[in-house]
Amino acid sequence: MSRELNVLGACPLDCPDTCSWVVTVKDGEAVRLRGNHDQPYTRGALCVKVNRYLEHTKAADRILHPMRRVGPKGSGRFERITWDEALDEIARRLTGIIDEYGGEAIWPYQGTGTLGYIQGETGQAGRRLWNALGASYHDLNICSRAGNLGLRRTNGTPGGMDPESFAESRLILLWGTNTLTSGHHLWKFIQQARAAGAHVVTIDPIRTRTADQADEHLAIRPGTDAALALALMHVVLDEGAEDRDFLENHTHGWADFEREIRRYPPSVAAEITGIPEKDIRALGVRLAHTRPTGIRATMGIQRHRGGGTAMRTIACIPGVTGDWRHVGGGVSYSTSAHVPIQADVRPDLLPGPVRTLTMTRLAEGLADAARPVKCLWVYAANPMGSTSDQNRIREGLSREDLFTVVMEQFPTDTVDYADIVLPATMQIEHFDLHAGYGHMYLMWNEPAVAPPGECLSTTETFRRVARRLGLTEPSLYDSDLEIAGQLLSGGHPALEGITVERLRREGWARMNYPDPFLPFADGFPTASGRLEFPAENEGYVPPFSAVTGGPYKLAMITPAAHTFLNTMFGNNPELGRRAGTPEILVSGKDAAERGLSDGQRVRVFNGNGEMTLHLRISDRVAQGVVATTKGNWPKLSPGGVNVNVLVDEQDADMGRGAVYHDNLVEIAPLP
Ligand SMILES: Nc1nc2c(c(=O)[nH]1)N[C@H]1C(S)=C(S)[C@@H](COP(=O)(O)OP(=O)(O)OC[C@H]3O[C@@H](n4cnc5c(=O)[nH]c(N)nc54)[C@H](O)[C@@H]3O)O[C@H]1N2
Ligand SMILES: Nc1nc2c(c(=O)[nH]1)N[C@H]1C(S)=C(S)[C@@H](COP(=O)(O)OP(=O)(O)OC[C@H]3O[C@@H](n4cnc5c(=O)[nH]c(N)nc54)[C@H](O)[C@@H]3O)O[C@H]1N2
Ligand code: SF4
Ligand SMILES: [Mo]
Repeated sequence: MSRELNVLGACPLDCPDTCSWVVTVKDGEAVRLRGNHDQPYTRGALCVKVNRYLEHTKAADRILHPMRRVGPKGSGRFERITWDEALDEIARRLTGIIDEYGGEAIWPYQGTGTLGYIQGETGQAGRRLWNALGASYHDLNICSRAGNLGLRRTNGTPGGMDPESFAESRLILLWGTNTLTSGHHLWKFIQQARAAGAHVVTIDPIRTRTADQADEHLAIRPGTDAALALALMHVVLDEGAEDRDFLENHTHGWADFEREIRRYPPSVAAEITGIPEKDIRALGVRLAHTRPTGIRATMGIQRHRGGGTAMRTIACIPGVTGDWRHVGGGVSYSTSAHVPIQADVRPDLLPGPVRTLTMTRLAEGLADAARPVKCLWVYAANPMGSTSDQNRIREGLSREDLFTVVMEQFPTDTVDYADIVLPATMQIEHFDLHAGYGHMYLMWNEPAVAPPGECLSTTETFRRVARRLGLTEPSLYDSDLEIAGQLLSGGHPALEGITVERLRREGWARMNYPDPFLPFADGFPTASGRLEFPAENEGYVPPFSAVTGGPYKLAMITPAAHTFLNTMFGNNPELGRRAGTPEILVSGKDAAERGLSDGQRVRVFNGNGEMTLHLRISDRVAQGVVATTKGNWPKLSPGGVNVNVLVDEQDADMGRGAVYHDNLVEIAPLP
């Protein structure tokens, strides 16, 4: 009888939960995937997407062999070649480009397809090779940068509450976060809090599925959250409920910030946010008198012109209420700053200083004629589906003089523009080390099965490229387990006792932080050692949708789709079926003003481009706001584009963050 084997792994996707999973292997084949019951955050459940991960690894459209382009760029016509042929061509082209233009002409465009420390972006997989070649730096700012920087300004770190401590909160604000879609494991802790009497409020321009489950929903006008935060603090002051002792002993800049708060009474914030004054006041009173208040504010909030400031100002609330004193109080954005793992990418290998190219500015970078990009090397990314200003990206990727290599699992729209395609392993086929950005655990991923076809992991691909280029630097050839050992060897007390051996045996480990965890019990990691308030006039930056004139009147937001993970699973037939026809939600008034009816196919457009969507008249959005989702594959959508054809390549106020939820559009009937 053949034996069944259970292999512990972790979900690699860009999701806060980083689930622990168990793969059952029989006769060398993965036959079952389930959530690990023993892991305290996952507790046995995965999600609607990853329940299909095994099926996805065996999908008919999986890329299994290296390929070379034979048709025009964008046609997706390839011939199968051997790894030897692929590596020869890569070595020849890279050497030519470096000789003529220097290493800086290479753009290693790494995305968030996997968050692994060994294979993925958190460990900057491949960067040692890029340093040895003098390639440009890639600034992976697409997802959370503006919010990270905003929080850093206030708290000195984006790290905050342990999400498990929401179980202790008595007022929970789910602010610009769609918990039940974008990281549903937190819900268990919210339920626990509710059972103990907690009140749950969602603050979101859309009445999401999370809002449906909450006690209260405030339909905020997109990009105006900082004004609401200031008004809530105004009410706290009106109630005399500020924590004087905390303000005096743990914060910096209060006198100035108090003046800023006074500029935003609920009546003013009501004008800006579209939320009735009485609702703002009622929530402010609740906030004033409920300890602990836990605020879960994630990435949705900061995909706006003033996104960094929004997080900075929201983070001031527990400074005024003193909530950081309490387990279950404070703000939770991402826990990644609590993970003291620093990959050694060997900057000393760089031949000299190199420029930085910005992920959110791909179209601009590819159009730069003065310092041209000659090789775009895409891995774990799908810029044709996920990055702003799709039409201009398509133009850039069509450049005949651009040598494009794409390491992929599936034939994405980006793959269609590749000169060389390299087949990539999926998570059950390679080693990796992970941390969650929504919990306090490290996770190990042991390969469960051999890679199908000729798929190679990211690390193995780069080892082979280095060898073909004749590079002799030994660290370019470190094995995955050696890399894992290096990652864990930083000597930080939070990692003490967490070794590769232990992780391989146990699958996961909680980092050594006190449990329960008070992140700022020993002060704030700012210059002053205190929580630092913004100065007067620096508490709120209005969105593009409020400051841009012109013919487009509807503020469009484009958050996470329930059945896709960014563009991943966009090609899965069942998840595609469940997602249904891409829709745009429009209020009844806006539809009527434009003579549009429910279910109709419409043209959605602005200065960047246009697309076709089904119109859904819905009271889930307020007048002036329209909503669709990210994640559809352009080539599987009407007109061959997705919503990023409408998203402008503009910067948020901090870190050049993307502004996916801050674009104006118009809608018209299809001719
Ligand atoms: N199912 C699924 N899960 C995912 C993803 C996915 O694609 N699908 N993506 C993953 C990734 S990469 C990330 S970064 C996270 C992102 O997950 P979230 O942090 O939840 O971010 P978004 O989905 O962009 O937006 C969350 C909510 O913010 C709302 N929102 C938009 N603008 C504003 C605003 O101005 N103010 C307020 N208050 N709310 C606003 C949106 O309507 C949405 O309901 O989720 C991860 N999880
Ligand atoms: N309109 C709109 N657009 C958005 C957003 C939004 O809110 N609205 N959100 C943005 C956010 S938060 C993010 S994080 C970005 C994500 O943008 P990207 O980083 O481009 O992520 P994906 O589109 O999911 O593409 C990841 C690709 O990596 C591949 N992949 C997965 N694992 C591996 C691996 O191990 N090796 C290799 N070689 N490939 C792998 C997958 O098959 C997939 O095609 O999208 C952004 N785009
Ligand atoms: S996408 Fe998120 S919820 Fe789903 S399995 Fe992965 S980590 Fe868990
Ligand atoms: Mo993201």
